[in-house]
Amino acid sequence: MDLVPEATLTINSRNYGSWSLRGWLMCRFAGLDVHVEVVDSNDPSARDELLLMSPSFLVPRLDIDGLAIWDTLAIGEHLAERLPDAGLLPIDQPARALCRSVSGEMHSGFASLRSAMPMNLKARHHDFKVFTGARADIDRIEEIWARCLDLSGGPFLFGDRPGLADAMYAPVCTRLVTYGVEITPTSTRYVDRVLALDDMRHWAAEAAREPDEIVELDAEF
Ligand SMILES: N[C@@H](CCC(=O)N[C@@H](CS)C(=O)NCC(=O)O)C(=O)O
Repeated sequence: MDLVPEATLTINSRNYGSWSLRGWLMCRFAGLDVHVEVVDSNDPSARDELLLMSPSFLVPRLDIDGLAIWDTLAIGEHLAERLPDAGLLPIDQPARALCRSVSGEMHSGFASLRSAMPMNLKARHHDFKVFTGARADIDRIEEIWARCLDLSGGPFLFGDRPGLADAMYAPVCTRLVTYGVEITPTSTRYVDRVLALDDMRHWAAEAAREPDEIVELDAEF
């Protein structure tokens, strides 16, 4: 008998959709059996449907228990409330505050990295020149990872299982590999750990099956 999904997550692309990846990982880390619906936001009828449910017209969007929730951090916060035992947020209050801070920093920051190095799981760029602005973002991210791993003892940012902050930074892990960026041994170990997660492997395998529709990506996705 098929498992009945408890919720639906609307995403755009597995290969290019960094926010979609974050939202999906949050569902997986929360232990939510989510059904995934992929919409092409350039398709006018899909666009109309999205606008009805998600006034900001952004994906990912989680439909759960009659609620429509969009914006990745709102999805993560809702899942943490609904499934508190899954450990999306750390239990300890100072760690929880740090987790929210670094997740918020990813949500609203690192514009240079995001625009210069869009997520593209299938691509590998050799000899990619990381410009100064993006390098500064990467340095700050490495600082965040080192601090969180040091305080929590790892292997994930807030301890022994992946949570909200790991989901937020997962697309950075894939970008560092896509663009062959030099990083510290601590960051390399963390990136390898994230990319080795069954959920990440599963997502990447599905992304590899997506048609190459976008040749040159000039906007943050
Ligand atoms: N801050 C938002 C960002 C979401 C976002 O930018 N989504 C993009 C795709 S990844 C989107 O839906 N853009 C509209 C479009 O595809 O036309 C979040 O956290 O969910």
